[in-house]
Amino acid sequence: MAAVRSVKKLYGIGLHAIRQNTALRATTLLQKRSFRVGRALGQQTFDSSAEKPQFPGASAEFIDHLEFIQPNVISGIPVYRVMDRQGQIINTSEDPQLPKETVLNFYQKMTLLNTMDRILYESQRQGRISFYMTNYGEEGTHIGSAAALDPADLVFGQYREAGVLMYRGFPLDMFMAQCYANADDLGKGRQMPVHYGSKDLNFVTISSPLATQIPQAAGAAYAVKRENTNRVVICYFGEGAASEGDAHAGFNFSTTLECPLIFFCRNNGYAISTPTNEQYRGDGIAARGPGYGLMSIRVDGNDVFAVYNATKEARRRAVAENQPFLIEAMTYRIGHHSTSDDSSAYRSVDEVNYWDKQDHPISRLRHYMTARGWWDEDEERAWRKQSRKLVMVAFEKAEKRLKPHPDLMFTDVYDEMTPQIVRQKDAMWRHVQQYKEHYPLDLYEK
Ligand SMILES: Cc1ncc(C[n+]2csc(CCOP(=O)(O)OP(=O)(O)O)c2C)c(N)n1
Repeated sequence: MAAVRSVKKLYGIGLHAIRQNTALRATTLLQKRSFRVGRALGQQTFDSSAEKPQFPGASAEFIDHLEFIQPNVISGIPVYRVMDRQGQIINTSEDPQLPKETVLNFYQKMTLLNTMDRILYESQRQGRISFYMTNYGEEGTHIGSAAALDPADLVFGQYREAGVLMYRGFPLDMFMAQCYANADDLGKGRQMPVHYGSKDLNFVTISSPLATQIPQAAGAAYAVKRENTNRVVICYFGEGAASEGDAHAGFNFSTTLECPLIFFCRNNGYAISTPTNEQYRGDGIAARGPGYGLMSIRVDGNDVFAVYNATKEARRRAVAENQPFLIEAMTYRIGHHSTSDDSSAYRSVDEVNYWDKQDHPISRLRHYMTARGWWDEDEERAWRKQSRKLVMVAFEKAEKRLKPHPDLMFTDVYDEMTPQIVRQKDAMWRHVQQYKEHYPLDLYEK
């Protein structure tokens, strides 16, 4: 409960500070104004402080001198954490006190994700798949948030949230089938790798154009609210995507329509090669929350328990109060942006090494487990071996599996194929027949 209280306190910090500041300034200014007006009118007294602004778009007092709001009024938003970098609980009342099995599951999912990333990244380098994006360094944001949700809650991801799907039970075989675009892929091989989706697991299929998921999530959350089923929607995005106009639309709709929605920003320092100091000039993404009337918090994204506590409390309140929350999880993208990127062109090895070696969500959780006697070197070695094997088995299976029937490229856009689509399909088959030698049809389902 204390954990919950403290998170609540943090949610209020930005707004509270602004309110205090504004109220203080308004009082002094009103005093000054009465005095000046009194002087100008001789002995006549005219207390203009009685006048109240009537504008429908703001609730505030008049002031009588020109003053711009300093951006730093809402800066320095604190970073909520539960564990320090050595995995020690800082304030015991904040420890979510999760059972051993739950914590081991967190750790195993975070490391399995790591292993899957390594194998799929290498697969792309070897030309076996066309593209890949790793999740290195952001494992704590995925697992901590996923664990705090109900399985029925609807997830809108950006593309770097594979751990959320893994936590929900998406099997390795399915991850591999999607990346290999084989006949087992739920998306029938039509999407680029990492564009996962699962109706059963309430995970909306990823789409590449940045931030499209944000207003979609607001709409879905509005629908969820109308259903009255105590579900929430969670919407993940990067700090780069938050610069898109769609982010504004989503934030504003969600507050005005009072939607049970958690905006989860993974602030990992870079949007491909654009560092945060070129992305925005305010205090990150959390600082934008009060401007939209959004309850907001900043958390240490490398602390899986901090992410868990904040998401759990945001979820509880989003359902109870029908209002959206913004969580800005501070983290670091250790890998390249994608296999199309070489990050050594815009950041130093030392910078990356710091996060990889000294402030990593996996090692932090491991320290926590080791200190409790829940994990040791032998278990680590055995699990590394076992998890690698699990990934390799799935990988080999996916690689051998046939590709989906080529006709499936043309189905599902419309209920029935339109004449134009039928013409395109026929043209494709004529082309394939003509250049048979370039199209190994035996690798495709008949
Ligand atoms: C509308 C649009 N513009 C540009 C791109 C190209 N693009 C893909 S990812 C990306 C960076 C996004 O960064 P961020 O949101 O911080 O997420 P991260 O990759 O760091 O997880 C860009 C510019 C795109 N996919 N869509």
